[in-house]
Amino acid sequence: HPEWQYLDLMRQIWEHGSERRDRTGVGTRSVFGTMLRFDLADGRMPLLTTKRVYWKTATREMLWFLTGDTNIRELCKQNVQIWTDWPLDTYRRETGDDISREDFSARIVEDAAFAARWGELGPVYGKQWVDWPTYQYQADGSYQKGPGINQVAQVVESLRNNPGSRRHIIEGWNVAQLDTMALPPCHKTYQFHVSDGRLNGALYQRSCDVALGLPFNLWSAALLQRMMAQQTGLEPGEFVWMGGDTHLYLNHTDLVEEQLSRTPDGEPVLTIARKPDTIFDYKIDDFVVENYQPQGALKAPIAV
Ligand code: DHF
Ligand code: TMP
Repeated sequence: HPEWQYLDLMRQIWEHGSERRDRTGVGTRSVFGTMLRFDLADGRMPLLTTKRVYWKTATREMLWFLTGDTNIRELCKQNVQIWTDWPLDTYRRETGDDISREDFSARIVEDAAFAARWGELGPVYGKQWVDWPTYQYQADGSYQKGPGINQVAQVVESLRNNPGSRRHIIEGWNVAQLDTMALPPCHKTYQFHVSDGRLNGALYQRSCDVALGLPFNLWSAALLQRMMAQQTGLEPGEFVWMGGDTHLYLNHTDLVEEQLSRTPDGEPVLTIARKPDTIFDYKIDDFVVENYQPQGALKAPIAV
């Protein structure tokens, strides 16, 4: 079963990773330079069965990236709270207001001005993917803002017009803007590749929270690959995930021990119910997952 790759990685890190202090102060066990491979033929997806993965939440996040939005308001409106903790942390620190996450999210939804002030993550994924900023330099050395670059649309075009290219890349790591992002991109580089009528995809993730982030990241990257394949008339091929600092947080002991005691079972299948006009027109109800009977959800605290 392909999921053993995930469990083996988890066990390897837990048993042999080097312990290090990290930015969050929680501490991790970590290994550097890792790879997982999944065949996406016949609708198969890297959706973990050894715990419930909220694939609709991850899908809503992906659709939000594709709109270019970087404010959590549209996520909160859909009760997607996976990005709420970071603006909440900033808000609490800067105002001293010890508001609950629930109340903060509700306020973001109700109050547009509050959302504009406190819900912004900075120029993260969505912005870089569909509106990477450019600058036009003038003869006197000053510059004006140029038109943004839509990397996602460009890759769809290059896959259609120049499938043999080795440059089908979507990059999130905008060096000039890292310091204005709530978090510098973790899933930073996507590459696509056409061979024998199949669309392969790779994701390079510089930093990976194996227990909480990776299950979402695997699903989302494979989902993007499926949308790309549908839009370009290619069959889904292989998905290759590569990790830089691949870690488990030390406060995830209970989750890790429980998950490592479980055995993968079943092969979930994703169907895309219709073919939207462009890669930017997918809706949540276009995605249908069948044969997904995961074992119980596993909760763990997220390091902010
Ligand atoms: N920071 C850290 N330390 N780890 C992350 O994985 C992470 N991921 C981010 C932002 N910052 C991060 C964005 N993605 C969850 C999953 C993905 C995600 C953020 C959070 C998460 O909390 N998952 C839980 C609950 C899911 C839910 O309630 O919908 C899970 O059990 O999967
Ligand atoms: P860092 O910026 O110090 O590397 O912290 C980011 C943390 O968030 C790290 O534990 C990796 C994790 N992460 C994921 O695993 N996947 C994601 O998609 C995101 C946004 C973060």
